[in-house]
Amino acid sequence: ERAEGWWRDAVVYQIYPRSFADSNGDGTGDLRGIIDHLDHLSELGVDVVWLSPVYASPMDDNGYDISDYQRIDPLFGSLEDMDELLEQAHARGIKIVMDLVVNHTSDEHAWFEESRRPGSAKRDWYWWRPALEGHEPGTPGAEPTNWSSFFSPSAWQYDEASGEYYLHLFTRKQPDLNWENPEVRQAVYAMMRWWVDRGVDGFRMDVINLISKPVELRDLEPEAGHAYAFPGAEVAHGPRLQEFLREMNEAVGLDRHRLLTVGEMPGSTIEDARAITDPGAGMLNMVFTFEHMNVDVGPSGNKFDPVPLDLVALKRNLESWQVGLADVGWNSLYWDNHDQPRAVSRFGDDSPEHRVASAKTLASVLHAHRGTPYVYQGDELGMTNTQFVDISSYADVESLNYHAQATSLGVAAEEIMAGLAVRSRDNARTPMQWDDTHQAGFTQGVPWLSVNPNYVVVNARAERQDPASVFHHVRRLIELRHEQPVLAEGRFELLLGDDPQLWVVRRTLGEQTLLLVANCSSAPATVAEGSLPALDAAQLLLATHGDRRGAELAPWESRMFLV
Ligand code: TEU
Repeated sequence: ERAEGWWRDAVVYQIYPRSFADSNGDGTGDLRGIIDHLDHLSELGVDVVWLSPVYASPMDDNGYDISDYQRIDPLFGSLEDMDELLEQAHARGIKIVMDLVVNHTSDEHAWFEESRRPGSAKRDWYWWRPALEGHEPGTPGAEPTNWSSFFSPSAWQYDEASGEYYLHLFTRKQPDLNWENPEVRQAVYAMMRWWVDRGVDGFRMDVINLISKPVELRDLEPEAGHAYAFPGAEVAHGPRLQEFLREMNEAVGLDRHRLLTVGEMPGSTIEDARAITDPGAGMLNMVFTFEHMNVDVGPSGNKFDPVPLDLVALKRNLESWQVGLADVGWNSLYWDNHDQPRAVSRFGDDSPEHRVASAKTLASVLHAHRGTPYVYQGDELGMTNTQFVDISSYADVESLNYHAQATSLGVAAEEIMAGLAVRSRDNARTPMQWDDTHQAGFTQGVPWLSVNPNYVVVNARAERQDPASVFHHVRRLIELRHEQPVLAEGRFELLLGDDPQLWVVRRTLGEQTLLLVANCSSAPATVAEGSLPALDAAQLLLATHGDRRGAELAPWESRMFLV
């Protein structure tokens, strides 16, 4: 194993368990369903699986609200199933990374239930504050600060029994833990060690850059016309974040055990990421940035009100992270996950004409960057956004809260539904499409979220049998990463950076040069004469339209060469 970290030439596959495979017909995916489909992952060739949360949970936010970190929710199975998954995955050479949600717990966690009792030993484990002076507790405007949450107008929930408020940056069923209290930190580390002892290979850390809040919580300036202000910048990358991460690494032995660690960090900058992923700093291997997820969000900041994608801005943004982490730190590479629209629908073209080529080309572009690529379940098939037309089809708490809030503010129904259609998190959460039988082979029962009707065409069985499928293209990209050190380690350069259609990447390692020429548009594109190195003698590694070397590229055509 290489000293710099085994995860540098690895590919991670994200499983959203409730939507992956249902083994018992209750309509929700489960651990047994994952075990039954491990061959799909072996064939694809991934090195690591990141499991979204499977812990005991009231499921207010699909398991990102955890009531017991050391139990598996019965919806998903049992600890025995988890042990078997670890064993069977390991037998295939696949590592398992757990989701770690410790910025907050569920309000049904025993810690919070105890904390809720005024004067209890755990009162200080969460952020309790009295009402604003001079205000009637529990009335609008009496909240301790004017902060809004990610998913609701106020980040404070009034608790009748104790007459105080608690802080929740997400739903009111997700109270924030107080990391200032050393007992909280030790309890989290002990829980992590328990999972490491059970055999897990790493952690994806949910909103981990929010754990250190300023001790003094203060009012912020709301935007014009708004009563509440979003405290993103106030709580992200707080004063003690790096201290806590180093302490966690040491206490759990994250580096000692050579675990994979990736921190989800909305709002983090290149400088933050550089500091945190510096291998000498004893914190994390890599972080998930959100900057490229915001390129198509307009100035309003409302993700449900997107603007058209500016390809040059997207290219330049990824380039800046490549350059920023070239000598220190490491990138994670992703187009989507369980919180984002489907990549092919957002950055590609999901029309029947261009879906396959654009899904392949987007995959090639991602994998041609330097860092660890993440493949979200279904992306290897080119799965697309949902086609929901009625609010009753949606399940996600963010979508439902947004719908209720926007409706009460008088936003037109069509406008709200149009926003949800392109941005709802449910777009990525429809069941995995295994074959063209009943419910796409996902369940024998009624799925918790409707299957996308395009499963008759877009499904794993059909694609595994078709050498020209998205599946085999992604499989080959993963194979190439393992075969060609230049893909994992090569120096990155963006060529023709200002071209509005072409995405051209050059990677170099010693004598080896890899060149990707990709047309990221639904129109033909031309490479200007002399603008790229000669490719006559180059070896074609992977292409969407066969071995073509001329200046003309078809819509979404891409070619990857070894020069
Ligand atoms: O997400 C945190 C986050 O900042 C966003 O991804 C957010 O959910 C979304 O973009 C809002 O538009 C993590 C989890 O990935 C997400 O599923 C959870 O809901 C959230 O934390 C709370 O645990």
